[in-house]
Amino acid sequence: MILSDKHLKFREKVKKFADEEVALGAIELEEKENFPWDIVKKMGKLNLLAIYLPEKYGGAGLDTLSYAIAVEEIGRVCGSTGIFLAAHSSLGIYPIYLSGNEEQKMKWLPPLASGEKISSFGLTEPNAGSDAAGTQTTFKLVGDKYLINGTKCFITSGGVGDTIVFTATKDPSLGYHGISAFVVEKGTPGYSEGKREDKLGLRGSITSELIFEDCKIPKENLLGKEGEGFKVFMQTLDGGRISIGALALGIAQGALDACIKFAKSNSIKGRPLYKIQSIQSTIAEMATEIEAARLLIHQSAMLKDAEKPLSKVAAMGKYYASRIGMKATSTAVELLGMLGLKKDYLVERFMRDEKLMEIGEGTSEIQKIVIARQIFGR
Ligand code: COS
Repeated sequence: MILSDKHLKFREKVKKFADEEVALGAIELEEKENFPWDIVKKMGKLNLLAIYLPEKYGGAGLDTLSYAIAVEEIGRVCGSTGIFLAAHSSLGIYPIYLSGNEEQKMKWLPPLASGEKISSFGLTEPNAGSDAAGTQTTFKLVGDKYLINGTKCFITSGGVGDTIVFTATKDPSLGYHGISAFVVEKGTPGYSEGKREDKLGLRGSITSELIFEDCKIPKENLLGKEGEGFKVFMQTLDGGRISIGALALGIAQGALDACIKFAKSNSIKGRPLYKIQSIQSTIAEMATEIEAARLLIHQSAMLKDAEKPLSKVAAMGKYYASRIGMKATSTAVELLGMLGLKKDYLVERFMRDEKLMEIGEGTSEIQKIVIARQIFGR
C-alpha cells in the first residue's frame, strides 16, 4: 500500500518528535515508573492526542490512518508513551465522541484533546477480564444521581485519568443488555485509585485498579442510553485494536531498527555482521513480517475511515502485530547476545513491552475468537 504525500509528511513530523523528544526520556521514564507528563503536554501542543477527532472538539481533524501512523512512530521509541496515547485517544476519547451528546462532547473532549486532562477506560474487572459482558460493577439511579459500586482492574492511566469512561450494569444477570457506559470525573467522592500494578513491561505507563464505593455521579454522565453500553464499548474496542496493533508494530520496528544498526556497526573476525547470510536471513524475515503487519493495520484504519465493518481486520492486525512483534523483539535480544540484555541497547525493553501487547491488551486468544466469530458467525 502506498501512503499519500500527506501521510508520509505526517509520519516524518511524528518521527522527528519521537526521535528528538520521546526517545530521550524513555529509559528514565520506565526506571522511575513515572508518567510522561512533559511529553503529554508537548503532544497536546502538536495536536497528537486526538488526531482523528474533528477540530470542533479540539482534535486535529485527520484520519484514523494518520492516527495509526502516529502510534506506531511513538511506540517505535517508547512503548509506555505509545500505550498512553493509544488508550487516551482510542479508549478514553472515542466512546465520548461516539455516543456522547453535544453538551457532553463540548464539555469533555477539548480538554482531553489539548492534554489539559487525561482520560482512561474502565472495562476490565477482576471477575470479568476478557468477557466484556460479565461486568459486575453496578449502577442504580437514585434521584438525579447514579450510584456506582464495583472495581475495575488493569486500567491504563488509571490513577492519573481525570475523565474516566467505564461500564456498569443494572443487574449482572441481564448480561450485555444490562450494561451502560458512564463518565466519572477524578475527585468525585466514592471514586478512588486502587492498587498500582508492578508490571513486566510498559513500566512508564500507570496501570491501576479503579474503585467505586457508593460513588454518586450526575445522571448527565450517562453516555448514550441505558443498556447501550456494551455495544459502545465493543465498537470502541474495534477501533482500539487498530491502535494497539499499531503500537505492537511500532515496538517491533524499534527492535528491527536496533538489529539493523547493530549488524551495520559490528563485525566478527573483521567481517561485518550484515554481510553474514544467517544475519541477513533473520533480518529479512523480521522486516517482511513487520511490513505484513503494517499492511493489516493500515487496512483496518482505512476501513474505519471508510465507515466499513472492521472487526475482523482490526482483530487480525492486533493479533498478528503482537505475535510477530513478540517474535521480532525476542529475536533481537538473541541477535545482540549479551549486549541485548543491557538496557542501553533497548531491545530487552522492547521485548518486555511487547509481551504486554501480546497478552495484556485483550490477549491474542481473544483476537482469534473475534476473528472466528466474523468467519463463522456468533
Ligand atoms: N460492534 C458493535 N456491536 C457489537 C460488536 C461490535 N464489534 N460486537 C458485538 N456487538 C453486539 C452484538 O451485535 C450483539 O447485539 P445484538 O444482540 O443486538 O445483535 C451484542 O453486542 C452482544 O454480542 P455478542 O453476543 O457477540 O457478545 P459476547 O458477550 O459473546 O462477546 C466477545 C464476546 C469475546 C467478542 C467480547 O466479550 C469481547 O470482545 N471481549 C474482549 C474484550 C477485550 O478485548 N478486552 C481487552 C481490552 S480492554 S481495554
